[in-house]
Amino acid sequence: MKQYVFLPLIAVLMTACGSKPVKEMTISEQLEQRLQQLQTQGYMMGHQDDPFYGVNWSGIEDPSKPELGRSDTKETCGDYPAVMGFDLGGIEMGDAKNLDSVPFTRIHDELIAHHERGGIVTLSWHPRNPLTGGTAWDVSDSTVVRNILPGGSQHEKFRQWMGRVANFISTLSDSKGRPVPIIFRPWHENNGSWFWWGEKLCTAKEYKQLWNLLQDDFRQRRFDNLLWSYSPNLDGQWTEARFMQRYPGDDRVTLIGEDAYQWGTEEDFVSQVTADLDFLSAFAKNHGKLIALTECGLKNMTDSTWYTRVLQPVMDRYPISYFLFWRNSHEEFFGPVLGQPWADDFNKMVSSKNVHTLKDIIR
Ligand code: BMA
Repeated sequence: MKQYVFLPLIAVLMTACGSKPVKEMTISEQLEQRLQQLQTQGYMMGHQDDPFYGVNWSGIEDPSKPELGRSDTKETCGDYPAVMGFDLGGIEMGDAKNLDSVPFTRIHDELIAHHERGGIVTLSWHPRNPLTGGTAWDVSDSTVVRNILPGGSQHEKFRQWMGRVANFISTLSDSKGRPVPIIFRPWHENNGSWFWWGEKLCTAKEYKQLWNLLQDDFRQRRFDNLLWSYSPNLDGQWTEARFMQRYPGDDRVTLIGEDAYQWGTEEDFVSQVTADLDFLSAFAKNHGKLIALTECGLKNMTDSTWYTRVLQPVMDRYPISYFLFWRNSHEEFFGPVLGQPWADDFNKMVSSKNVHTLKDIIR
């Protein structure tokens, strides 16, 4: 009863004093604010699939040995990454495990656990090809996006897929029942043409319609914990006009990232990522957005000083929020591994004042 009298009274008083009652921030707005604050002190280190497996261990092969608490990052530097990335590929099919054999129950638990220890979490999604039944990398048909859009032959199926993703996201709440804030990063690397939503596989208009279809569906479901991240791939030649072609829009994106791997020479990588971060940091400043290296790395760490010699000097020059090394599996690895030649270099990098692991962001 007290509440009913009290709250309108405050509202009346505030209005009388000329100020409106402050609207409570959504969970994603709170995450945005936290990222903005953290960014003023440096940038965060992230790792994909960090708690599930490493180069020399697996916590997902034998369900009786989940290897809880393990992390190549923690074993190398004594701390968890500040950011952990997880992938939803396969959830759209109703699968129990994702495309890298990680049970969704583990993704659920580890994502919440990382949030509860104060970390930041990000979700990507490599959905299968709804038209051909192939993987996300099946680019044999260039009408997939068109067929997903309203009126297309795969539209109803895709609605069901979105529903399955949404159902999973709706289970991601902390112990107090509050939805976990998540950097959500769909339809990535879209300036390349290796995913069915890539540049040569759909028009710019179709790409934006695809983005909106998913985002509008999730907005209708009233998720307020998703911070939307747009992350094309390393490009080296962005212009405002070309970038804008597929950019979903300021009202639809909070963080602009890019996936930046060194596949060729060090010189090419540094010049491309520098050009891109010049562009992205200026764009982000003008549009009020955060920036990040949403995926990055040197496959199989063929250079043991790459972190501090190649990557870190570039990142130090830009106001990035975080960088995320892709996964450490026995097939491919990008992050630190205890005892391996690049472990010392990793420790040197994360001991820099401006490079943050988990303990640095929860102090
Ligand atoms: C790719 C590779 C694949 C993996 C996929 C999703 O970059 O690592 O092996 O299945 O990401 O994690």
